[in-house]
Amino acid sequence: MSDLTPFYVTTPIYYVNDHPHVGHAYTTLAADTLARWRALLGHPTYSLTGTDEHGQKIEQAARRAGVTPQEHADRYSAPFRALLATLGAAPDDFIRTTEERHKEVVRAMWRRMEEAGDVYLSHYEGWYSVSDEAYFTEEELVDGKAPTGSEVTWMKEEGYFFRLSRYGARLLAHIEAHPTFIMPQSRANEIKRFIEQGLQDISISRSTFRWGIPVPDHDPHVIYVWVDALTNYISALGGPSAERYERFWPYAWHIIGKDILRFHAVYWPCFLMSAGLPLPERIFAHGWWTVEGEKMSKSKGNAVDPTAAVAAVGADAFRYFLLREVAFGADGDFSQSALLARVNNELGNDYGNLLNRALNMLAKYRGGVAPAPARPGGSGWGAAEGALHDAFVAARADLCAAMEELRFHDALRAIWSLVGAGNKYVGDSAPWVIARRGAEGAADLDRALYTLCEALRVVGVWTLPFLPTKAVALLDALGAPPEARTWESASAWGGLPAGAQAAPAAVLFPRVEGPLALTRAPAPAPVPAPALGAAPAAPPAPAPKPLIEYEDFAKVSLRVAVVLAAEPHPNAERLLTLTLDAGEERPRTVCAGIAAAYAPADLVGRRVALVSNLAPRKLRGVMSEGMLLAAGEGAAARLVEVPAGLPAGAEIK
Ligand code: ME8
Repeated sequence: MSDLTPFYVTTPIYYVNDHPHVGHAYTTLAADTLARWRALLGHPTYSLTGTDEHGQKIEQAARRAGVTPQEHADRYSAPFRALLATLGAAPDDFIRTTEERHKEVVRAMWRRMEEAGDVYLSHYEGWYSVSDEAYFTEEELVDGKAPTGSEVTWMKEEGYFFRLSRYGARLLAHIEAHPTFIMPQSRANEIKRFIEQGLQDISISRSTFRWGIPVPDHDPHVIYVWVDALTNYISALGGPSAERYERFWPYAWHIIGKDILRFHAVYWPCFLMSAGLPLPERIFAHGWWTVEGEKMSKSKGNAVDPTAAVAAVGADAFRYFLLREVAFGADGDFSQSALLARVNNELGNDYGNLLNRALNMLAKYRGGVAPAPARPGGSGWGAAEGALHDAFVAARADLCAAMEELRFHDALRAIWSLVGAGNKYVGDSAPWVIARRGAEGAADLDRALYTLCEALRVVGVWTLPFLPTKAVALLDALGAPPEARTWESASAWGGLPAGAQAAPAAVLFPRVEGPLALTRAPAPAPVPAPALGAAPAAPPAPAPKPLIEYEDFAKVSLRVAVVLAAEPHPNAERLLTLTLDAGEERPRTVCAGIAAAYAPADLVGRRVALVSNLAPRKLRGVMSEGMLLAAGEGAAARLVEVPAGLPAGAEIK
């Protein structure tokens, strides 16, 4: 096990009232990059994202759509989860606040705060904004609206309060003692000023709506959505005293947008102090994206759809642009021209060219086989090699310093300084000139080719967190073995082993021409539930199922099977009875609900995926010994088919 400190990185959990857009993708990709970076360094790493599903605005949105709040949450959470694969982000967990594992920890958190004497019943009056889920004082209103521009109504309710006022001095002292607790520094200053003005107790329950976690023993109050939501950061670890919590808390870095800084940098630490739990290590508030100079808004329909952006330029290029274009912490503008310029110049030309030139020359002069390592000070090591190596040493230091402070754009700039030095080295060393010297220049040519390939390898390793797919493609093309892909190996010069065999590489970043279609088509309103007797609406997106452990999955035995015979089921119109060769002594009989989709004769000879260890079950009088994998319903059902070449009985895993 690594002796480096554990590392835990989180994104906000996103509200299930919107489709994911570039802003959400930004935070998710930044957190994913950080997790990959720390994992590359060797830290035990855990990363989390998810959806925030309770509260009045979700309840209202569900009512408008004519569905239950849970159905609404299921529909809107699924796209956030699906987006992860599209983006190439791979968090360890995706938490939903409607999951029982979360609710349990929220209740425990409430009890801890109550036991600390920090929760009391009182009355509250004020201007309430449903959209912000917050009260505002008369003085805070701007032209009769919340400071965010949302509508407010005068509300009076009995509710539970949290003694935030008790924790101001302690929190201030913590911030002073931990200069990187809130970053960037300007945000820490903003929070300090806010605390210095004096913290007021806050209302932490609501009784005017139902969609939330009931206050323990005090139903009909529900727990304020921010107490609920913030607790996700520990509920996903199993809550205090769980093994994962013990391992990863408090090594947490919360990556958030600046809009929710106060909740994270004031409320959350105070809740934790009250509950007797340690504070996270860092809260980093990044800036705000506009699109072509304008604020993103539903009415304008100008939000950049991350799925469209990935379709246009690829996931790695999209990530690169977001992290390179603006300093993390500053606001930024998403413009097509800037996106195309970065993708075509920095990725296509600079990064792609380094790969192509190195591998083309290696192929031409050495059959794609890496020569023996050329190391600093070795025979023939000259000024050109020295300059490239100096660039490597400087870039490495800059990269590490930048990543420690979440200066992603500087980290990329540092890596690209080595890319630039590598490209320059091609001209300085001019392998094609050395090659003309024939056998006499062989050692010099070896050195030049090795040096170039080594720079390429280091660039490949360093970009693993930023271009997770393309960096692997680069290292594959170079033929770098696993031990030459580690952070350690890329920290010293000479890690590419002699004899590594390069393979011709596809163009990593093909040129992209505009204009690109990056916004989503105007969203159809979520499908309302059909009135009784009405025609059924389109089926809702399936509710995501909770994560399972590998051990659960491993219990399922999936096998290739070949359909030997198929006939209508004697007693059920919907079913076909299939005889399958699953590589066993005798054929199996399986009943499948695909009669509306397939004629029996069409199935004979097909190779299908069989769940082979499902307990046999009698279906309308026929014993069915397993189940076939399929998608879709009724006439639209389609069997999952297995490519030819895999024998009956082969395990699918
Ligand atoms: O606030 N630019 O959820 P949310 C950059 N559920 N980032 C942006 C952005 C933009 N234009 N728009 C959104 C919530 N974001 C709560 C959080 S956490 C315990 C609860 C990103 O769906 C940014 O990370 O409104 C911001 O903080 C987050 O989305 C807000 O997501």
